[in-house]
Amino acid sequence: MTEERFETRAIHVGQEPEPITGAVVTPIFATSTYAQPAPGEHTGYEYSRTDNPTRTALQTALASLEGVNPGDSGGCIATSSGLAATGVIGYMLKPGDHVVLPNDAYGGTYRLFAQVFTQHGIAISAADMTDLDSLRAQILPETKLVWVETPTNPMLRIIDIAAVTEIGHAAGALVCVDNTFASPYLQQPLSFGADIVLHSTTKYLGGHSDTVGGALITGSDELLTQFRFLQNATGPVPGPFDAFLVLRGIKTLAVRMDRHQANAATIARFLEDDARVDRVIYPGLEAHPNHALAKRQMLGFGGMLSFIPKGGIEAARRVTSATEVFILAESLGGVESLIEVPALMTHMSVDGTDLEVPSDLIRLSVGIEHIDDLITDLDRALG
Ligand code: P1T
Repeated sequence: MTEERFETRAIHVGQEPEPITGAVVTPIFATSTYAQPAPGEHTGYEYSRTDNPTRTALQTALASLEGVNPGDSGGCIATSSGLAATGVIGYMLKPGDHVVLPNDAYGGTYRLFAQVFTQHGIAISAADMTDLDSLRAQILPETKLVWVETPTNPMLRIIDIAAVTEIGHAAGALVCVDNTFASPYLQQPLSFGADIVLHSTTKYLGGHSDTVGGALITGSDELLTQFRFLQNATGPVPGPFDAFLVLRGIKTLAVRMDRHQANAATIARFLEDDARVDRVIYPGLEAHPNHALAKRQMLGFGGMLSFIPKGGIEAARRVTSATEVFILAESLGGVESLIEVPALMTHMSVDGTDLEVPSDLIRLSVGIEHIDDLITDLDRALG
């Protein structure tokens, strides 16, 4: 099955029919513990913080989507949220270590590094990673980790994973790529040399805004062993029902992403031609400064789009309160379209930092509804 294409692996890898009953769908193993025939003798499962069969199925499937198939070195841990996955990486760092972050990233990621990890002796700095010299300038002898997010949240900058990895590795640092916005359907960072891929599975992988989860994937057995040890030692595991929901979500990832990005591209062109809009940011537009890189690095441009309406923050407040199909809410990657003002919602914690976002920026997570209804809704809300 590992030779098959992405869409087939998403439905089958790690998800073979259950051996006892033949159930075609991976069961939700709602159990905390497992009977042992003799002390210390078990079938591979002893306690559900350590391992659970529904979680194992999800981990096997997610690893495969990032190019790590059964039998390959490395693998995946599924975690209780995207930030829990970031937390596991944090546990790998030691006092005195330094981390370089992009100067645009999910606000919660920055908050975890800047307000929690720094309390434990970790130093951080931010670089505009679309400019490799800006990244080089931030590298120190103590740099142990280069954190990449691409496309970035919410400015949708595209970072060259291969180039950043080369710089990080030359400095002896690990490179972790948050692949949440692209999803593995559109971008596979390990294939560009990155050491670790992080996902908030809350988003496109789950796909239905009904669960919170995360994952780390690596091609290295050594890193996987560390992840598994740290997860078991510290406890951020998803329950089996959440693992089931993500597993169900990824079966339809490819078809959903095709529609997400077709709708986003149409909306981008609509907004680009609209006099009520100042600026549209979508990697699929030729005018996007990193368009050529996005074309090279990604299989498509994704379903996220940001724009600045004319009229400043007041216009941003008015438009986001006026849509009816687009729901005003945080998060992204679900089948339903969402709209938000990052400066007032998802990115409040970056206010006054190197990661500050324009106060009048509107972010859209374009869903899979009928495109005509989405355009009508935005047209009406722009007033
Ligand atoms: O919410 P959680 O599952 O913990 O994932 C955190 C996270 C990590 N990485 C990226 C790129 C993200 O966008 C997120 C979460 N983001 C939102 C909730 C949001 O609305 O942007």
